[in-house]
Amino acid sequence: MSFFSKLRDRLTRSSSKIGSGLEDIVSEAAADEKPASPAPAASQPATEPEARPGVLGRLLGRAPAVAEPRRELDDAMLEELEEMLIQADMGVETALRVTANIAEGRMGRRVSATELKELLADEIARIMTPVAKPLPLYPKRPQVVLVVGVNGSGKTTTIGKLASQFKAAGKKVVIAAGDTFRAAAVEQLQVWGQRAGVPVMTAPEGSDPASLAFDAMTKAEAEGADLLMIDTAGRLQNRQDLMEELAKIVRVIRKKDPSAPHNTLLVLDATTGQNALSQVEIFRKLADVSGLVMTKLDGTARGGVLVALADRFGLPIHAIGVGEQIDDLDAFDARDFARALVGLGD
Ligand SMILES: Nc1nc2c(ncn2[C@@H]2O[C@H](COP(=O)(O)OP(=O)(O)O)[C@@H](O)[C@H]2O)c(=O)[nH]1
Ligand SMILES: [Mg+2]
Repeated sequence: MSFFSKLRDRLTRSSSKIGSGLEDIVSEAAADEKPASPAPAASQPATEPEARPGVLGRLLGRAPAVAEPRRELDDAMLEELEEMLIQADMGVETALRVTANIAEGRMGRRVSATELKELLADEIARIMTPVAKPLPLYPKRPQVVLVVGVNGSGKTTTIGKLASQFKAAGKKVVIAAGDTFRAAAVEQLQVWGQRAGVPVMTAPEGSDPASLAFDAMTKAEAEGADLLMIDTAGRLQNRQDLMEELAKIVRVIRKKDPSAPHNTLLVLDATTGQNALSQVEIFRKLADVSGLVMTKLDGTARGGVLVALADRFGLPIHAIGVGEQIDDLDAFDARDFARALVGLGD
């Protein structure tokens, strides 16, 4: 199955929310616009012929094609559209601007839900195209990728998936299990590492992640690895500790390579909706975030938040996750995402 089909199938909650939202907006009002009911049947000749399908249609036994309902684009409709996009987690500012762009030059025109979906997908793709950038690969060896984000956002899983994919693409990868606070995180990475054939550097629970990062850097250099991916803890409840921990990791790896880390990925969980926006603000203060990965777009009605993120921060979106398996993570494609989000096909 292509990643697009998977994305479309699994984004069903978001897309059905936006897609059916648009259909409702158009069809409810279209129903209201129908002419008032005709005079009572009693006053009409009983022999009044019914509208008949065309001769060819009757021969083929086909029902006459039902045209898609249309509704005149007016202020009331735009307000409903805005409201629906805000409900879909797109954020107020983004929803207002997208709606204004759709309205421009189209006021008073009668539009169908399919036309609206196409217009909306185009607007979303326009916002997201500039940020759709795969993780940049540099000739620098090892390229150090620091992975940050709150607990449960999907850091460890994302590292496992990325490491497997890079390894499959012929890259030499080393993983540092830098979330030394959770033994489970270390085991989880070891499983991914074994599956992919990627070495995982670990340290005892509770030990200093910075010294682990230093050792991992040494190993990655010695082995001529292309990539070193460093997992971290995400204990936001103690922000000062986390900031110091991340700063220390950066400090020690810079002793080996002053240009490291080359990427700092912030992993965000789509199911947190608008909260993802404040996570970006917080983590930009804690670390030099260079790009985003959004996980758990499967089965959430909050996929619209990715549009708000792109619009607000303009940070590159490297990849999106739609499940727990290796191939459930792929580079972010703006057009595919936009079409899947509004419930349109490829
Ligand atoms: N459905 C789904 N689950 C995911 C995805 N990414 C991660 N998870 C799950 O989310 C949970 C937390 O992930 P984990 O990588 O441990 O998060 P961490 O605390 O940031 O390291 C795990 O159960 C993962 O299997 C995704 O794209 N879709
Ligand atoms: Mg983890």
